[in-house]
Amino acid sequence: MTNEQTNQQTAPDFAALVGRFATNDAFVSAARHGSGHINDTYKVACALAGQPVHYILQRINHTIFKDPAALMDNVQRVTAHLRAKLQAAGVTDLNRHALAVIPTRAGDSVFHDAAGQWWRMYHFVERARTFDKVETGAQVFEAARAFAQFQGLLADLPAPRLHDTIPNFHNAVLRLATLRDAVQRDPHGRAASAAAELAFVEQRAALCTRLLERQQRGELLERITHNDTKLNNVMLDEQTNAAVCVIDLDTVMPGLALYDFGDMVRTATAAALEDECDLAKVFSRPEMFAALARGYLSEAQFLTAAEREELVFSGRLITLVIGIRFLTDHLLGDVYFKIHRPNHNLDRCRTQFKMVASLEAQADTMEQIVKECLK
Ligand code: ADP
Ligand code: GN1
Ligand code: MG
Repeated sequence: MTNEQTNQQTAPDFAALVGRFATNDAFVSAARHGSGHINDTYKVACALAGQPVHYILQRINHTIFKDPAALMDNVQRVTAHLRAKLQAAGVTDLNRHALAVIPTRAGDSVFHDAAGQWWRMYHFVERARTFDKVETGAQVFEAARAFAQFQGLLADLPAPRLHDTIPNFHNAVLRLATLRDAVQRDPHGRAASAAAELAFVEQRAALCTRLLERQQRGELLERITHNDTKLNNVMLDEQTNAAVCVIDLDTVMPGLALYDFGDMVRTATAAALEDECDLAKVFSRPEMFAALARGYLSEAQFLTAAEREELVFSGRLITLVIGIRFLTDHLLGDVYFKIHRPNHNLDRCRTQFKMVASLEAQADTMEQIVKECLK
């Protein structure tokens, strides 16, 4: 079944579902929410003594996240740690600044229904919004600062190691191998029409080993990272644009800080949406990169010299890798990312590769910007 088909499944019984969670309010309505590619997300409206209360209800994509219980164990530990640290720092209104899991009536963090689906509920972060495309440098600065702060706050998360919710998530060498395998098998006969994109990847195949080799040599440290720092995974205050809350914690696990920075370069500096068909509109904006670097480096004092050296490269690498993943999914018949039109993943792949070309052309300028920020 493709993700286009899963989108059309009949709606669940939301009143019964929400009733499984330990809240005191009355269910009013539920509607699809957001533009994430992975989970099924709903905004739930309830009422308590006539006052509206909102939640985010999500069906965890358990085809992708094979062990939802382990994933929620990570989320519980991470959210509790963030909350405790924010509280100690004097932050009020904690439900707005760290995701808070609503337990089920049985006391679990996730509800496993009779049909085998996994559901979880969070407090809704009110008076804040996410952006699929950035509008101002101030928004970029705030988003980058928030993800750096997130990494910093998790640096002292007590053992044990977090679960790898998707093993080898950002392993560029394995992502490339998976693409090559998909080309070999070509189950939907789509490889020929993606010849230009495949050539683009092969010309850059050598880039895939660079960070992995530096990590193996002990030059790049494993940290607790978010691993999905696209712009719409951070909520900004709808009035002031101040960062409010980092969301989408499914991939928080051990990783490289550089992958988080790289994915911000990919999404927060892009002049167009991730699936823009007019490639003339797709390029990286240096002024947004400057805001990103300033925002990130204002908080990420923990970075080592080796990490700083690779900041600019990480943007090119992650953008290439995510393009590779969209292309692989296109070849395999759209089984991973939700699609909303034919060839959607191919369109997304093309924007990524256009962004890679733009980042390549601007590499020297970007290095100069990082140097200025580090002075
Ligand atoms: P996916 O993994 O599918 O991307 P996300 O967890 O990112 O799912 O949720 C999708 C969208 O729903 C987000 O981009 C955001 O707009 C919205 N969202 C998620 N969690 C919350 C929350 N707790 N409060 C308000 N909005 C949220
Ligand atoms: C997915 O879940 P969402 O939409 O925030 C994906 C990311 C990709 C991104 C591309 C678990 O992110 O890795 O970079 O789409 N998440 C997962 O837009 O695969
Ligand atoms: Mg998301």
